[in-house]
Amino acid sequence: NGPAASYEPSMTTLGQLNIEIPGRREGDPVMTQEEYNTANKIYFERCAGCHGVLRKGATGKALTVDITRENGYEYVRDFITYGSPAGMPNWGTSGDMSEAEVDLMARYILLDPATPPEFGMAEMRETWKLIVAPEDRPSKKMNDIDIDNLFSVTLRDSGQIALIDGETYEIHGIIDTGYAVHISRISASGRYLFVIGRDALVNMIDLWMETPATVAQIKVGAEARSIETSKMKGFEDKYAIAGAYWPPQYVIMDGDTLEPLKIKSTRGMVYDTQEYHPEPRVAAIVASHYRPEFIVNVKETGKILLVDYSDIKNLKVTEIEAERFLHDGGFDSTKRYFLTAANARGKVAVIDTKEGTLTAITETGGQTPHPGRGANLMHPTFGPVWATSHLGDESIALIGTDPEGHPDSAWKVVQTLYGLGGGSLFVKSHPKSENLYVDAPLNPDAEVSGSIAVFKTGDLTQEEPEYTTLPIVEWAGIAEGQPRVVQGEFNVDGDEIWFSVWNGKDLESAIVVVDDKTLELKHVIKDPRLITPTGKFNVFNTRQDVY
Ligand code: DHE
Repeated sequence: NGPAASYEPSMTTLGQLNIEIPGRREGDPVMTQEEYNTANKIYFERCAGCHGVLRKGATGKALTVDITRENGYEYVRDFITYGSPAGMPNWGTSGDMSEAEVDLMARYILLDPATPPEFGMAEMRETWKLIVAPEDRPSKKMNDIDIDNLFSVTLRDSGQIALIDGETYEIHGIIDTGYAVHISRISASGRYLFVIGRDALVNMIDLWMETPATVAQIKVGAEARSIETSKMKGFEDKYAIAGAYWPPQYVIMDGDTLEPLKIKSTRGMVYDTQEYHPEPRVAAIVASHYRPEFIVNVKETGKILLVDYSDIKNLKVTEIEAERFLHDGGFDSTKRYFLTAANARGKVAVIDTKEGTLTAITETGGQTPHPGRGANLMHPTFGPVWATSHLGDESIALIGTDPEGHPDSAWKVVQTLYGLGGGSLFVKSHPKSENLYVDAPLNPDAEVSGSIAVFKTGDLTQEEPEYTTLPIVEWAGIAEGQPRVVQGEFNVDGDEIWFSVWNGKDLESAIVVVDDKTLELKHVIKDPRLITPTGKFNVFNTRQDVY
């Protein structure tokens, strides 16, 4: 019952599954199986992220047939074509979908949703590949790479990551990973890099090998976004955990081999209404620094699970009632408190990871908070604060995180800043930096989506602090397309910050390096292999939760 000898993971993304049309009802639009397969592919690749596989709604509205049929074909078609200011993309007028595709999707959405198959232990074991067994791996580091200052860079549309040197900007290697690869996380020792694709394929890469390469692989479902490893003293590199969107579940794996050990479904009741939800997806997962626990955000039920990995045979899970719809988040500067966005409710939930309790739920005052990991700053008036920007507007909320030193402002929005515009995804700072960097990659205006706003902490005493605009796309010297500037990440010394210039798949992209002290351009990394770079994960900062 060991790992499968051969498996072709790229064959089974949700969009590629051949699911039969569910039972017809009178008045259903006519659709051939071929059209239905195409529509499923489009839906799972473009729509399910916001609306859910079963269309129960989360960041996007519910699209169950009681609603879509009430609205009717023409309404749905126009909505898909033109989008809405609330965040629905204008798939038709943007040219992302042809008129025929919009018509197909409008008809498809009037049909009952498809239910993809489950993915349990048997399926996982079938996909599990131990490429290099632990005993066959090097016993010491075999390369001269400065691992702490290595960046794992997501190459989204080529399904790869690039390993880039933080000192020399040299690309040490490009490694094949999952479909539309999403994030990287690092084991507690810093040796193993874990990467997860949207197709739920996990790659475990050994950074000690002469040429870092994948040593184990597994698929944990059909659709996933999150991966993390055990960080607690005594459990370093022992376990990995991956969270899936479909099926809604998480799996704890052996940290050396990715052997799946325990799968837990997240299906169950919504925290407040206590109604059953068939698809509560696993969003961000972080590893506690205070207890042997993974902190698992369950989006649709609004629950934060503290999964105790000290005895996984007798698994203890603490279920904290928080808020819907949990998405992403990170620690405060002490790493004791975990702040996570309940984005569709405009709130941030705060968990005390030392006590294992809910500390606060804070309204951010903006529309759809999207912090990434957030950013920790030393505010001249309010002491330590944590920042989040918003998808739906240009505001940035600073939340007090110092209940001992600044009890009056703890877990409250102490200041609101105004950045370049809506469509922001990530903010970033560093303990050694006095800057807060804010992106706006999803803003429709090319000048805005191609720039970064920088606030100086020293200016936060002003009522409405002004920001400096960094013209990152201009610095990259890329004229073609509408590249979006996304997700800043610091190097290990905290003296420079990298931004991705994320262009179309067939166009030139780049990574722009900015000097944190002078805010001047330091370097542009360009290479034909850098296809659609998005997330960047510095080994040290990711491992130690420095942001
Ligand atoms: Fe992400 C983090 C989900 C689209 C880049 N993204 C996360 C996390 C979740 C998530 C749950 C937190 C993981 C964790 O911490 O364990 N992302 C989703 C989606 O559901 C969504 C909205 C739509 C989808 O269909 O996937 C989505 N994400 C995107 C993108 O389009 C981005 C901008 C580009 C890309 O590469 O796909 C993108 N997401 C990122 C990045 C992080 C991330 C770079 C990690 C940020 C960090 O600093 O740790």
